[in-house]
Amino acid sequence: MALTSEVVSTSPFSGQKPGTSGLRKPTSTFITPNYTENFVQSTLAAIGDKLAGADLVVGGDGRYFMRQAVHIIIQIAAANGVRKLIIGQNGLLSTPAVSCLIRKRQACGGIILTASHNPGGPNGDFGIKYNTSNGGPAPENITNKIYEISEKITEYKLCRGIEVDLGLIKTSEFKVDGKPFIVEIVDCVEDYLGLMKEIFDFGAIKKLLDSGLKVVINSMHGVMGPYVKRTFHQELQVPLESCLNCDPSEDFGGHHPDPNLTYAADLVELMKKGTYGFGAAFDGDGDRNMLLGENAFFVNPSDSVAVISANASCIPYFKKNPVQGLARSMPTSGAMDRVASIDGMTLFEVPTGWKFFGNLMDAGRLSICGEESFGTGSNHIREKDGLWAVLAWLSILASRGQTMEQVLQEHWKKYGRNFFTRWDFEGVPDEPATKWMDNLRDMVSKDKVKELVGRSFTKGSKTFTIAQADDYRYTDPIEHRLTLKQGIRLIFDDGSRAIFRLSGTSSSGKTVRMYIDSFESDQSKYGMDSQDALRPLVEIALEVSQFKEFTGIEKPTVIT
Ligand code: VG1
Ligand code: CO
Repeated sequence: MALTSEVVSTSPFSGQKPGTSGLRKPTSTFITPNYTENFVQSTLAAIGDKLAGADLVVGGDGRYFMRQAVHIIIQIAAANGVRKLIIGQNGLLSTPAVSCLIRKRQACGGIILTASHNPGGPNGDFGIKYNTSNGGPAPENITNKIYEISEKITEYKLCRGIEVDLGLIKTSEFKVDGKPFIVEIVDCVEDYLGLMKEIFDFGAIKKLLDSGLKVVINSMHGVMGPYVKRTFHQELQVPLESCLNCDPSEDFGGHHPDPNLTYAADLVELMKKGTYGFGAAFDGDGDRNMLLGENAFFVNPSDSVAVISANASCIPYFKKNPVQGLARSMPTSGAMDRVASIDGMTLFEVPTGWKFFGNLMDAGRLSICGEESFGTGSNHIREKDGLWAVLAWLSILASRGQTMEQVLQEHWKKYGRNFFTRWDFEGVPDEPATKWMDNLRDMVSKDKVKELVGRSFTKGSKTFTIAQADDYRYTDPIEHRLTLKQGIRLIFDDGSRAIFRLSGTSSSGKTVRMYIDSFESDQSKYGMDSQDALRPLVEIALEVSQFKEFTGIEKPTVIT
């Protein structure tokens, strides 16, 4: 079919600035005429010369407006000289599957339609994220370029009249402005599942399940439904009734597709009944995971990635690709640092957001990494990968012949335990949140920091003294790019840390995050509840930061 593209005049929308992970805004903003078109055109323009004749992967988490956005991308990509779009059936692709496909097909990049763990629907959020040819989220120099272009955009190119049925696995060819344009609709699970089978020993995992370990997997109505059904039901013969919420829905069944103790509380309740020995939940786009052992034993994500690092030999992939180094985001607990130091591996600390891990992986210096926010992954792709984490843990359980709690107990015995908690205050009004953050920045500024360092706080029998306070900055070890203002850190004399950040993924109002990390080497305390263990530090952190004084808010929305 021969088609001709056209040029449409537009004017810029302010604030099309990607945050921690892509551009996230209320759905109502994205459906504003030209809003999505502008951002897609700006993204393609930022790719520059490499775009002509390039292949791009496109897919999303199934939320409201995703199908329309896919059609917009098809029309704009066709008019901008893209050679081929590889799109998941019905527009669906998990974030890790996009990363996998970009790498496997040697595509120029990919566009992911998701606001991840943010609620969806007409009153929820939508999001668009660009990933580069390594399969990872675009680094800041590229997202800044997209933003700059979006601020000045006056027109976008569009090719109307391209009809593609997203439901049919099929390749269609068009002629746009005399050049071929191909749309390939692919099965959303196949390539990704193939990669998982190369990484893990499915036979060993199946044996573990056959031996009586009952698992329950909750897809939270997000994109993971088809992946879970194929992997766990079809491949590993887990009964269908143990694969929960596997039908992707446009508003995630009205819930937050966020796998944590608050928004996946029903899984916690189910696990408490004792029928299942292993439970997992994913977020909307399938890159996050929450893991629970028998009787709802909670595996803290910071511990999870430390355990996987310490037990990498249980995973066939790491026998072929020996572990090169470990990394965590700055607010993630130091549990991984212990593994790195005791087992003799390099550890990198990077700012929040997966985009900071990619460079290190591409340079062959990083194999396993994670974030406290339920993100775990490795260099098999360039995104965090929820299903990978579940299979990694099942491999460890199969190989060690232990329950999750036993694995953690032994881990703490060998490496010590880092207690960790994150308190989220969601929906804080802009002004007090900004003033509070500005004040913290001021407190750690060159002139004022002297007043903070040396301050002591006595809580019960313990005294904590602030040894260091700063606003975290990061220099990428590969490209030497500097990233500033990544979170206020209070580091105490015993190595404990209190960290304060404003979220870069919330679409309206501010989300304030407070993180507390404290190392404990006294074995008699390993069994403590982390909230009890960290209460003194939480109190100190709230007091020093004057959170309540600035915002009037006393209680967090989510505690992890
Ligand atoms: C949050 C998490 C961060 C994660 C990011 C994207 O960012 O804290 O660790 O990488 O979400 O995750 P922020 O800026 O809100 O703290 V996902 O699964 O939403 O793409
Ligand atoms: Co996500």
